[in-house]
Order: sequence, then C-alpha cells, then structure tokens
Amino acid sequence: MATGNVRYVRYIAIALFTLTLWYFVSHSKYDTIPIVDGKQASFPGGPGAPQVPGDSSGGSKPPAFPQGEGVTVGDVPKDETPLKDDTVPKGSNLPVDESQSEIPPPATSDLPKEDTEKAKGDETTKSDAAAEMPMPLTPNDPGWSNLQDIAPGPRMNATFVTLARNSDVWEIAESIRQVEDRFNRRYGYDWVFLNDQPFDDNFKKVTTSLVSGTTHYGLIPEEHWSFPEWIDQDKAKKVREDMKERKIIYGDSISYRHMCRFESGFFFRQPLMLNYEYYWRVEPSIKLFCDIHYDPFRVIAENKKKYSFVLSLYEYIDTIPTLWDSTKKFMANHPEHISDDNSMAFLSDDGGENYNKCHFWSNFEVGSLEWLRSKAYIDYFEALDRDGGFFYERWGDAPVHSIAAALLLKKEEIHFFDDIAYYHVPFTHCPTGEQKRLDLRCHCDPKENFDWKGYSCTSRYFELNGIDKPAGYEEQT
Ligand SMILES: Nc1nc2c(ncn2[C@@H]2O[C@H](COP(=O)(O)OP(=O)(O)O)[C@@H](O)[C@H]2O)c(=O)[nH]1
Ligand SMILES: [Mg+2]
Repeated sequence: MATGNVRYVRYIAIALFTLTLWYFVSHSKYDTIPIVDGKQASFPGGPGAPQVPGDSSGGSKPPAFPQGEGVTVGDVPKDETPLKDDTVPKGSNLPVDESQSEIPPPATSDLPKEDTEKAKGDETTKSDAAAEMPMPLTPNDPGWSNLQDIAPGPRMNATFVTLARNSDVWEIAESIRQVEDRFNRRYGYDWVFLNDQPFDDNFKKVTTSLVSGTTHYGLIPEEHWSFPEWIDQDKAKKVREDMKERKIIYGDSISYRHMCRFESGFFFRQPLMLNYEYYWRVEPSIKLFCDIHYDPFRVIAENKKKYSFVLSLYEYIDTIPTLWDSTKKFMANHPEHISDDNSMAFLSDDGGENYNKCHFWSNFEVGSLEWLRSKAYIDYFEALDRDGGFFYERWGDAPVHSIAAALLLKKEEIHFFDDIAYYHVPFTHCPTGEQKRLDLRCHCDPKENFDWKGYSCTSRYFELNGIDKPAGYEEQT
C-alpha cells in the first residue's frame, strides 16, 4: 500500500516538473534578438529581417547600407556620373523606411538633406566627420572590439573592383565571402565587376547575394581589350610562340596580355569606376586571415595615401626585358612627372640605371583612382603602350603599377597594410607579431609569412622608409 502511494506521488512530481519545463521553454526569448516593432531581429538576414519582394533567397539579403548622400567623401559625388551597364542595387526593392530603420546611420547622415548636399566635397565637413568618429586602430581604442554592429563613421567614395570571367564565379564567390566576413559586412561598400564578355545571370545572382553593398556589372569596350593598331601582329605572334617554347608562364596567352594591359591602363577609366575615388582590387580564390577592425579606405583617404600593398616580390625577368628601358625613356621625356621624394631605391640598386625587378603584387591593391586617372599616370601608361611591350613581351600590371607608384608618388603616399593578412597563390602575408595575430583573430600560419624571405622586396620598402621591422622578423627569413 505504502509502495502504491509513493508511486502516485512520483507520477504527480514528474507531471509537475514537465509542466514547469514546458512553461519556461515556451516563454523564453533570446536577449540578443530584440523585438523591434513587433518583428524579431535587427541583424541582416536574421529571423524577421526585411523580406525583399521577389527575392528568391527568402529575404536573406542584408538590408541596404546607409551610404547615401552626405556620407561619401570626395570630389566625385556618386550621383554625378550615371551608372552604366547592369547595376543591381542592394535592397532596391525595399520600402525606404524598412531598409533603413533598423540600421544605425553613420554620423553625417543625421544632417538635414540640404546640409549633406553642401557637405559633398567640403573639406571642413569631411575632416570634422573623421575627427568626431576616429577609427579604432589598436585594441585600446574605443570601439575596437565591436565587430558585430554596422560600423559607425563616414564612408569613403570607394568600391571593390574585380575583373573576372563567368567561369570564375565560384572562385570569386570564395574571395567575396572572405572580404565580407572579415570586413565589408559592417561597411556595405559597393562592388564593381568587369568582364570582356557579358556577365551571365548566374554570376550576377551569386555575387549579388554575397556582397553587402550594391553590385555593378560592366562590359569592357573592345578598344580596351584588343591589340592597338600600331602592334605588328606577326611580331607579337612570334613572341608568343617563342615564349611557349621557353615555357614562360602565360607566355603564349593573348587573353592574359589583354588582361595585363587592361589592368594597367583601363580599369579605372570604365564608366562604372568614374563614380568612385578609391578602389580595392580583389581576385578570385584569395584568402583573408585576420579581422579587419578599421576601414582601409579611410586609412588611405585620411592619410593621403595613393597606393598600398601587402606582398612584394621580384618579377620574372623574361616577361619584362625592356620595361625598364621604356621607363627610362619616359623619365627623360617627362621629368615633370617624377616625384622629388620618390621610391627609386625600391626599384633600383644603382640609382636608376638598372631595374632590380621589385614590385608590389597588384592582385591586392587599395588605392586612389584619382591618381591612376592623373596626367602623370596616363602619360606613363601611354608611353609604355606605344612601345608595345604588353604584346612584344608580356608586361604585367604589377610591375607597371609599382614602377609608377614608386616614381610618380611621394614615398609616404605608398602604404603597407600589415594588418591585412592575405593569400594569393602561392604567397602569404601573415603579420609577424604573435600579439597582433591574436588580437586580430588571424588563422594564418606565421611560418608561411613571405615578408622577410629572400624573394620578397618588403625589407627594401621598410629600409627605404626608415620603418623598423617587427620584432621576430629574423625568425621568418
Ligand atoms: N574577364 C576576364 N577576366 C580575366 C581574364 N583572364 C584573367 N582574368 C581576371 O584577371 C585577374 C588575373 O587573372 P589570374 O588568372 O588570377 O592571373 P594571375 O593571378 O596572374 O595568375 C583575375 O581577376 C581573373 O579573373 C579574361 O580573359 N577575361
Ligand atoms: Mg590571380
């Protein structure tokens, strides 16, 4: 009998426990997902995030970033040159209040519209905005550890830019994902894609779904992707055959030559690019290994930098045997373009007589489009183009950009982004200091760092600029 009572008590206890558990589970909520206007979630793509009408991704696209008037910096307001070609504005179908209400606007967008109009291109307002919202550059700076929210502060008039074929879609998807995860998801910068063939729907769909900013797709005009009329076709063909026999990488490729010439002289002049003042070049299959806590575009703009790099190395001489001769001819013809405070010591060990083949690796660049569009740079490109080495040899855009930067710019206008840990086959830049790698949550193997190895030119850049190399660099030589 007593045993029976105990059993009943146990049943009642289990029933009570189950009811209590059910009550707590059904009434609990995640504190990190606030209820906003009866909707859950204030993070892009989260439960309850704005549904984009007609969006087959089920509303998983991030909402539009607050990058409108008044938050751009520079003399080329985005609206001045109409966007050409195919443009897919991020969240363009969203009702305005829905796309903007849940994202904190950057500092300057609080200004009334007429003030923001006035603010465009106004130096005082730009520097005020920068001063009010300084970037956290080190772990001790306020705001450093906040990598969740949309980044406060002004946005630069800047875009990512990628040259790609339709067949590069999955390799570029991988790169975009890295760039977005480590940086752009908090900034929403635009992305311009350029191609010598029309981009197909799949390329546009995949890339637009991954980029947090607005994507633009441009078709390169034939005159920027073909042989100029002064090129002797027979001579160019013989060169390709000879280079093929000598097994020079891409030596027999016509399209690679068009690509190098395009990246040297035309990408920054495409109609879509005219809307912007700064660019960040991204290639397929690259990796970013560390969090990027600040806006590299702002670093460039606020410090008046014009060009930047993360990796440097020696060029394969068989691809550029006469590039330096053409450069010396240009220097003699245009002494007015050569900077008094140049980086010749990066390029030459004998005061300019011979080229040491050092160059910045141009598959990563953050830089000034205004500089590339300057008379000095265009004169240099046109002088090289006339000499025909893009086709009679196989001049790469990396030595072309690098020689131009080293000769036409002041030393301090070239920046080394140590914090941007990067991989493009087969080289890696991984910050040397352990504390930095931990602070930036890097996942690169420091043993892979190329900076101080014998085939890198980065030591020269440090020495030329009087910058101390980081502690521990000797262990990575
Ligand atoms: N549209 C287009 N893009 C190209 C072509 N060839 C190369 N590219 C792009 O140009 C960039 C450099 O080419 P890549 O193959 O990475 O050269 P590598 O890094 O020097 O080995 C990449 O962004 C490619 O996607 C081409 O024929 N057409
Ligand atoms: Mg590449």
